[in-house]
Amino acid sequence: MDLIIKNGKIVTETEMFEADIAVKNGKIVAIGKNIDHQAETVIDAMGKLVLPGAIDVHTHLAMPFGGTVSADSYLSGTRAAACGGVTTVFDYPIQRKGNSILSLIDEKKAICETEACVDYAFHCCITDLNDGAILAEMEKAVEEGITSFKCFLVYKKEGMMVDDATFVKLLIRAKELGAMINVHAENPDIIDMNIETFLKEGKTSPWYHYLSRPEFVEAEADKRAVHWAKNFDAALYIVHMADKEGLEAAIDAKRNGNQIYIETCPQYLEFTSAVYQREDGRNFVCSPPMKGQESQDALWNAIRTGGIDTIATDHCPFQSYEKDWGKDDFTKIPNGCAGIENLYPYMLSAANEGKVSFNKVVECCCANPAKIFGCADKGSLTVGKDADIVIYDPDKKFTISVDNMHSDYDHTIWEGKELKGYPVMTISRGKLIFKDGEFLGKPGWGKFVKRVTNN
Ligand code: DUC
Ligand code: ZN
Ligand code: ZN
Repeated sequence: MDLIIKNGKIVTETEMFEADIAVKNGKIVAIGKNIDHQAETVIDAMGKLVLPGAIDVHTHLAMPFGGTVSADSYLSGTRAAACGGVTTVFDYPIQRKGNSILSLIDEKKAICETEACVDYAFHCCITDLNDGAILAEMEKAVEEGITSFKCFLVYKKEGMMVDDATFVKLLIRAKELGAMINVHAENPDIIDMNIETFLKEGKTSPWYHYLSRPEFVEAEADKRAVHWAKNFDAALYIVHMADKEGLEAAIDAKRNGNQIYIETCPQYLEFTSAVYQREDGRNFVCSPPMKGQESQDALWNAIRTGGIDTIATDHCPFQSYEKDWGKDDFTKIPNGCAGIENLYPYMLSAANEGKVSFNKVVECCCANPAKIFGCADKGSLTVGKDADIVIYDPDKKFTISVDNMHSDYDHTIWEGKELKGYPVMTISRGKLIFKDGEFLGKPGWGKFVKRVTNN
């Protein structure tokens, strides 16, 4: 054996039990009591939890956005991922209008080949069908293992939005290919109308970022997206769900047998719209914005009751000086916040405090992402799967600070957040890449995850 992890408590999406895990050639080869093979490395996990590595299915690394580029490269973002127990990252490359998505995927793969510190996959964002050429390219993309595509129902002025007809064409095409469409749902016209009014009235603080896109603005687009998916009988994955009304509509559709998946993010579980009243409110500006307490309570409840399928980050950090561009005008604040290194520790701490079960965290952060997005080798501690493993010390106290993160940003919305328990080791395909606060991996270690369709 290459590695044996002994005496730990294994957590799956359904169970928790004491057992050892044996690893060979990057794969889990045995799970059982008192495995007594010889191994090159033996880790004693007494008193620790042994969990699958998390899959962050929503990041924006090195993404041109808001007049700049998001602050984490594929290297620093995946390094931070490793240090937060994330062993697979799904990034969202965005098609430039008129360009091919296949060349975009090639470009991103080439970067990741040398930079990625953990395994990676892509959902490709489509902004333009190029007279149908992209619908044809989607087939090739699926063959290459890109089995999900995203579109934005917002960002009209930014040139990223698709209209409803394009959205429906994508739903239909994805269905033909056994693929899936992911959607960012907010209503662009009402947002732009609100922004115009607020700016005319001199209402320029970050609070008006929230008021320009409050609960009902997201809810309308969530419902519209669900409506089209339902009526064209297509699968739909709603990213970063943040509002109660949209959440309930999506859960209803799911319960009625439609193939709807729902993602939320830790920032919506921890913060409410009250953050936009803070002096540093601009640092929390992301879209959709944090909502009110009622929405937050509904999100937690839906996690506990199975309405929410996945928890991911929407990691898209910007530096303080970039956030400062919007000190006197919220429309100039680049949208996005950090989260890749906080996802798993935050959710596991919530479990440790009794807010949800550890099994539920594994389900939403590991097992469901792997199942929904066709990663056959990932997402659970099972014989035959990749040995992507996190060892978690439930007694370790940790306070998040920009100084103990492993990204390239200079501030974090999570500053000062106290966690109960923290990952102490991350293992990627059998290799130790993080231990006791220190990154031990190397750029280029990460491999492309070629996905398969579920249909
Ligand atoms: N929202 C953000 O806040 N940042 C990146 C893209 C997005 O949709
Ligand atoms: Zn989005
Ligand atoms: Zn996003």
